[in-house]
Amino acid sequence: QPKHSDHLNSEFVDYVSKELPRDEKTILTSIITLLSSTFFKTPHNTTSVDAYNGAAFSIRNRLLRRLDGTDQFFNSIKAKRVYYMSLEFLIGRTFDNAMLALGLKNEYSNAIKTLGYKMEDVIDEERDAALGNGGLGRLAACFVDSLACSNYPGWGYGLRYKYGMFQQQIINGYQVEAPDCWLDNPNPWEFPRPEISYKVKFYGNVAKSASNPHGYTWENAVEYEAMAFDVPVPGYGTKNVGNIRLWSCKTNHLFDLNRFNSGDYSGATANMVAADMLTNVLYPNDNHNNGKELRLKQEYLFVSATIQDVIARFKTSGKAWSEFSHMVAIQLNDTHPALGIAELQRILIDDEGMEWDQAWSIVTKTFAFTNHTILPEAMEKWSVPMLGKILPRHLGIIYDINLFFLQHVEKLYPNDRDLLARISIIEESSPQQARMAYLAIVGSHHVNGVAQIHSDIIKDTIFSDFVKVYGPDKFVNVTNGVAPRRWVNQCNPELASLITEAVGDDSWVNHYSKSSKLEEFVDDEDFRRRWWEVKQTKKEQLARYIKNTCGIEVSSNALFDIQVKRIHEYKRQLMNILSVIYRYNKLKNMSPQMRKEQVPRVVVFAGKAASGYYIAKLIIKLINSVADVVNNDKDIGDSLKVVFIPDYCVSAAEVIIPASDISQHISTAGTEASGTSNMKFVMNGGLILGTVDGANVEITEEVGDEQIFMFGVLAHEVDDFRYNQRYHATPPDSALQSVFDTIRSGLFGNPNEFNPLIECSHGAGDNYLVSVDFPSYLMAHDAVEELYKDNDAWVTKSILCAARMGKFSSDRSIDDYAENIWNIEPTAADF
Ligand code: C3B
Repeated sequence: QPKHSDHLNSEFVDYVSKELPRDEKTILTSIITLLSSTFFKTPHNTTSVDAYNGAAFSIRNRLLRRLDGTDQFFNSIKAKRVYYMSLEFLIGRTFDNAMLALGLKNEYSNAIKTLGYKMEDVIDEERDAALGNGGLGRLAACFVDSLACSNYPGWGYGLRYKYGMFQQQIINGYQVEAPDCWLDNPNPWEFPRPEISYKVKFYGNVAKSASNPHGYTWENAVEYEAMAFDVPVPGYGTKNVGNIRLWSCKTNHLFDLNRFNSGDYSGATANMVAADMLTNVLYPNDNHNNGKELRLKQEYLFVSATIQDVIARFKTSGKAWSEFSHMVAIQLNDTHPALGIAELQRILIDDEGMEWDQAWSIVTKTFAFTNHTILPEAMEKWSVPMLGKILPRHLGIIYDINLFFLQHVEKLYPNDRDLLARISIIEESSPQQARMAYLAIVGSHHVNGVAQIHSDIIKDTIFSDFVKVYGPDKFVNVTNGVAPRRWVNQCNPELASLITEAVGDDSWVNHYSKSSKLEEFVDDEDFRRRWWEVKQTKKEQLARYIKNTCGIEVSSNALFDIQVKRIHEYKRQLMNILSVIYRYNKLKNMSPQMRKEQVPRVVVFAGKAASGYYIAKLIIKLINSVADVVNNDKDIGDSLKVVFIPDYCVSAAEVIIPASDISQHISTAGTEASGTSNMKFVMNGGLILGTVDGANVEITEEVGDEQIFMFGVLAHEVDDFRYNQRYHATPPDSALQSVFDTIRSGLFGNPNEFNPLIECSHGAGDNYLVSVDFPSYLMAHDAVEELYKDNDAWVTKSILCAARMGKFSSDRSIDDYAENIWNIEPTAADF
């Protein structure tokens, strides 16, 4: 470790502490310098990918200077840090976001133009960083954006997967997965830090330490090494730059020369391959846990490197251990990093020589835990034998945590054996399982849900025993939010300039509640016309995107009805496509004249299914089969089009979301913890068709229930239907029955293939109450159509809703966490 900058050349110090000039000439020169040196390009062989690389690396250099300045600044004021630990960061693209954040988009666009390229094309050269599945990963990305923009001393920690979320192709209507080789191209948005790496152990056995009276030693372990890559997070309109530190497993030193020399070539690399596997690929499961050994190892590699790094960073403050929780807050994004609790406890006892109680008090003052789902199949549990094999010391620590916890419960509720069995971190199944959510609760000072209804539900259901033990105050709500930078300003510049006009300046981008000013323009004819024109423009852009990706022509005069999210039974894309079949039948039975009088509709789907999720993949096939029939039916023409856009990802969402007239968020009540795209759609002037679930409930509270199309049973009614035999015996209503008949007729291909989908939409197989909600769903669709015919009324609702979304900025979520959970303060970096 170099001591300090005193021995460094003063020119060096000067150079890094000065901001680079912001003029076009400087920018152009920096791009050309990079192209000709780093990328070895000449004017003859430069392409638009190169233009992207040159510009992106040039921007990165600006970010890195600020990243270091920010970190030094927070060191100098000894700020308490927050670390957001997440196995997923669904970042998407960074280039456009970075230019906007630094206020240099015009300058870069002109430089790119001088080089002979168009900015839109250059932006499209960037590959998404898709290190996440869906909502949970995208939330983490919005949160680090907000931390940076609101000047908080906060970083994200995650894994640098070599392969991110798979690329989805649609072949003959079926999903086919292809690997996401996102690191094939140079990645401007990461900076390798070989000097920051940590050893991480697996397997082996534990023995009582000879020198440490409280501790154990971990012997005969296999040792891997995790190395840091820093991903700078640009703050909009502030010098503050945040960071996501991603770990990658180092492998080169594991090459076995002895085996190589004896001719065992594959044996020589066996250890390298095994190590490489650890950070090779993101598990493509959203809301689903399958208990795989490799996943456990990924989680532990992540957790161990992160906790070691957090401790190393803390130690540079020179403060005593008693100050740790005053200097560090750690947020666990779901249970995926929950082993961090056992890891910190282990390090404090085994390496730092602390007693159990002192260590445990530090641990529980440091961690907080966010729960994102109540779906039973998503709950992480690890088989105890597997834990014991891979992490023997941690299993011991978890047993002890559990023992002390159960003793505490026993004192509070003597002789309640059922309670002890229910609440134990170790489930007495065969084999035994460690329940990670319970470990996370016991090891944290706060537990939060992600929308009010969800936070209430977890207290009443899956965590109710813990509320009895800890009292209600440990359990809080922090409603999710989304970053207005990406989800309005960047993806919809046309709308952004209208908001800027209404507000008077662009301060709404970091203070989103100011968008309420829009409400004052709701009766302004000229403003209303331009509002509508923006929507039309975004619909035309999406229509072009659909033409390019699917080859389908859609009319931008139609109502754009969009459902984009992971494909899951609980999200009920199935109910949507069944209603499309119903609509198609209805149109078929009309006279051509009557058909013309209907509101034409484009129904858009997009989303990935986990590769092992059979029913979800079958739903994709049904959607595509229906689309084939409907889109090629001459009688139907533009009255109805059905589109499945392949490979839904962040950059696709940025095109799709601004173009909705209506978007669907129709999960079975009580199953969608929050949802976040619902917020994005409304901010972009789209209306919502939804169930009384997740953040839909709070969106309704904010915009007013007359603005939104809600339907379906309520969360507290769901179990009645789910488990009611009498209900299972009731046949589906005639509308749904007619849809089943159409499928069974073979119109969409082999009807047997789709039988499983019919089976899970009625009777005992209808776990997500498709048949229960279907009639009210159809009525809600009718109401949407009625309103769409009244353009004035529609535009009014669109403006009012967008104006009332201030609460759903992730800046507000982060302020809530900072105040109620982390106890940290923002400070604008001064360097
Ligand atoms: C998701 C939930 O399904 C969404 O309702 C929620 O909005 C987001 O998290 C963010 O809170 N979620 C997910 O994407 N993956 C999981 N494993 C669990 C929840």
